[in-house]
Amino acid sequence: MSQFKKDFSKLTTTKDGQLLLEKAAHDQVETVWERFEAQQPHCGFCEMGLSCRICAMGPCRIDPFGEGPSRGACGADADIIVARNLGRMVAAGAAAHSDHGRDLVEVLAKVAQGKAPGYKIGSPEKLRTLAGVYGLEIEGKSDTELAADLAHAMEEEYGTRQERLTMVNRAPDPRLELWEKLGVMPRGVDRETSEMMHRTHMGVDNDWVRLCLHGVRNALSDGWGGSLIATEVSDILFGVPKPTKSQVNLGVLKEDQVNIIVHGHNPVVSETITLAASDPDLLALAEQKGAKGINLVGLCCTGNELLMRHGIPMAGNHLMSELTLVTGAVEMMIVDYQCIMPSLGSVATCYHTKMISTSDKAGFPQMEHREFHPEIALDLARELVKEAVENYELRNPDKVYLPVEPVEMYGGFSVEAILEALGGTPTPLIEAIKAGKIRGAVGVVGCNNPKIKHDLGHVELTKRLIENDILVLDTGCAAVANAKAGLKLPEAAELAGPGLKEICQALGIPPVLHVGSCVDNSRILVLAGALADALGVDISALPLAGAAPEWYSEKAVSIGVYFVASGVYTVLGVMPPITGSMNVVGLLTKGLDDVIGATFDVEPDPDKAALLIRAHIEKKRKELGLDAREVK
Ligand code: BF8
Ligand code: SF4
Repeated sequence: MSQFKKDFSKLTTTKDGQLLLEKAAHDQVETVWERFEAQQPHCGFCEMGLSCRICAMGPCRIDPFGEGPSRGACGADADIIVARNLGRMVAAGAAAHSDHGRDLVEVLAKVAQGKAPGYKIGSPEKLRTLAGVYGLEIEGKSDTELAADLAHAMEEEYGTRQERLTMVNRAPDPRLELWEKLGVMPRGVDRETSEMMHRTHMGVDNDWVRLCLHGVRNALSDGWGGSLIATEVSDILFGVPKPTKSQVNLGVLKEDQVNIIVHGHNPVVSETITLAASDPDLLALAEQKGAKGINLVGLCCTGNELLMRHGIPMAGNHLMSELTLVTGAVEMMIVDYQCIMPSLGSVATCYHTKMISTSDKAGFPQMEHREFHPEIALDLARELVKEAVENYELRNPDKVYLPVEPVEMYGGFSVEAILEALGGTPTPLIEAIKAGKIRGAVGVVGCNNPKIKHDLGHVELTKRLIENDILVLDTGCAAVANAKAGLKLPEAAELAGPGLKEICQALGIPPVLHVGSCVDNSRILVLAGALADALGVDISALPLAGAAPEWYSEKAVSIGVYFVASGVYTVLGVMPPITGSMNVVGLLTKGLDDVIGATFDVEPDPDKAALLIRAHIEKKRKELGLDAREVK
């Protein structure tokens, strides 16, 4: 393997990223950036969405310049091929979030049956709130009885029996009426994904507009269905997040402690690891082995789940995952599923790190598979933590490199916590928006992608927004990027415009609120719905926007589509593979406005993206009869 030599400051804005990339080159560890470069140039047909390998008459591709074929072997043209490919991205993203939600519902059901000893009902209040949403009989029922009924009702949401999801009723009435009128009301969570796979089979739906509209329905089954269920059941089992202090970046790893990283998305595994990591016997064992403690840290969205609820520190976001291992200071990495690079096992072979996979649906090369089930989770968690502690002796101090200090941050801003900070109702936020102190709010969400300098898109866009008195709510890898940049401290209010600064200082909150993991984008939908209801308007009338400056994943496509379908204008920093059909591009960037009251834009430059978002917010303010600033 050749040494990957680069000016690493061109790849990542982060100090820990740059320094660890140098170490990776020295240790001859291949990273995502090196492999990304080896893939250049990307296939132009694939980039434009013009290649199709749906059936065995293909693969087929369409010549965008009109000189080669204009149809695949079956007769599909560019519009059909692009719309089908996009539809399948939505389906994969919706399936990932929703299946994660189903796994949590299964744990809830097992808790009710007394078959999940490591778990309990962490928030009886939220259990009762959700039972109310489902119209369940609450009076006289114990928590476990209610958990059984709720798990059953939620399992039904995945089926095909219903005309509409129950959870969707939390959206404002005008939105529900619009979805009904357009025929995009989501029915069973699984049904919409399954129907998308059916429609995109050769010879089924060859109307690109209808395919795109089914993409809307499929994405809504995620945002107001599977993802919302994942968020709410996580809160029921593990507690509703409250503002919590924590730390972020590779500096959270400790030279003199046993470091365990949990990585992935579903908190089912990592919550029991959290319990085991504070087991007195295991702490005593760590001391015997010469360590000062057991240091549990998170990565990506599993990390966000633990950070939101327990203040567990966060090692980094998506592009940092390999580099966490390059520190040479990790005794064990435990993964569940999603966004876990298949390269991690091979990176770990350069160090002493033990790699453990835990989900029956997610296996990885060079990892040891130790399957978690709720019945045995706590025992297995203890075994794994013990093995990690024992592995501390094998750490080679010469290979350890922890060159940065962690950054302080606050997380834990669930909708409940935001409303509590406001005194219990959305009214103060609405008043601040009406008075123009806060111009509007933006959800900055999504991944890292080596196509964009690491963290630059998130941090620069967020800074431009808060400078202009726009409150930022963030999730996923975007939230980690902003935390590393120091934007999640009350002191960061100094970077905000005068109005937002005043509000943040009065409430003692940062101008950038960490709302959670990627399934927690559903919290942003719920908050947007609450604001719309309080004002008596639809979500599309509010001065809100979404942004995914560095997205890479199919889940992000589903998120973008359900944001727009819920009435939230959304700017992407990376172009999706749709430019092979100007019809599809036109529908997503313009046409949807008439249909659904929101559109997409694509703008990789964060300064320009901020201008687009500010112009949108000021336009919405004007339409609401509020003061509007000119955006230049
Ligand atoms: O669900 S933001 S890279 S870790 S997909 Fe993945 Fe993207 Fe990160 Fe979380 Ni979300
Ligand atoms: Fe080619 Fe049509 Fe088959 Fe796609 S579905 S691979 S365009 S023949």
